[in-house]
Amino acid sequence: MCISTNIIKSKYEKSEDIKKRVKSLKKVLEGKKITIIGHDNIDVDATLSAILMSKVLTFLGIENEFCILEKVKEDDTYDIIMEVFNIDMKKFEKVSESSERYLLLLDHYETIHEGKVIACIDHHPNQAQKEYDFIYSRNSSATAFLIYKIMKEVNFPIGVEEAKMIILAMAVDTAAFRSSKAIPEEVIKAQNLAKEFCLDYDSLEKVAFCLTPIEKLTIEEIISNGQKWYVYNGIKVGSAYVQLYDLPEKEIINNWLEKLFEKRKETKSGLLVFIIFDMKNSITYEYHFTKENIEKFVKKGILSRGKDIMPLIEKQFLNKYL
Ligand SMILES: [Mn+2]
Repeated sequence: MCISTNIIKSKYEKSEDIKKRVKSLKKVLEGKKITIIGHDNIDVDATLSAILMSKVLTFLGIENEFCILEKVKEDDTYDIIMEVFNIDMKKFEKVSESSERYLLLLDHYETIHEGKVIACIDHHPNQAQKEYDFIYSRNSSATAFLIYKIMKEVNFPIGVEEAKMIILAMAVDTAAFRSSKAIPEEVIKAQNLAKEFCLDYDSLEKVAFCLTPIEKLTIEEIISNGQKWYVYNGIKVGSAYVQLYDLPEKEIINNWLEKLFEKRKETKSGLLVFIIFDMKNSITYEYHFTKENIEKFVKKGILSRGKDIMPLIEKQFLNKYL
């Protein structure tokens, strides 16, 4: 295990590179007041990366602020940051523009906001030729992991809170380390970090699943969770889904299915799709309600509604009536 880890590591990044990188980062930022921003419609990785980066810059004696330049929504990201860290993201909200500020972009590489971009740290490498003074961009599980590398290099005293932020950002950005974005050697680092700080890795992983809180929802809310409507070939189609850690009892599911059967009629749709993602076992269950029947499909892996499931159904609708 150790040997293979080292091989992968050397392929991605030599420790000398990170040393050079940190030197150049300091050179670019020193003496300026830095405004750290994540991308618009900010997510968990961008938020936690910004909080971590702000700590690093403060540690290095560089004046900085983390700003969210849009109105903060009370969405999944907001709930996770509040629940796990008791941090209210609204305190970073600053909806204003200024061409006078120096921007450090995190988790994205270009911005529509005013200011001079002087640095960028991102894990979505691309072909866009950017002329920023400092760029640290490579394939990685999360931007927070790149910040972690910087923290190690500058000898930042990482504590429980920071460790938790790094792990959670990585977990959320990689569907709890299950997506192809999760780089194996980084996952091992995350696990080791959890061990080092006695963190409950499983519960952090669970948070990253963004589970549907069915115990708090009414049956109507459950069967309409994430509801979307489409028109395929002139026919009304609806879809909803729940993301669960394991399947509930058969009886509970049957109650949902009965309600969904009624709902298809009430909403006058040609097809109603209900998806259960079983995150624990990595299985996707699809139920299709039509006038004629209810069909169940069991598929291996966690499929994407927008990329896998609905496009296939749309295709079938087009073929059917050609
Ligand atoms: Mn990210």
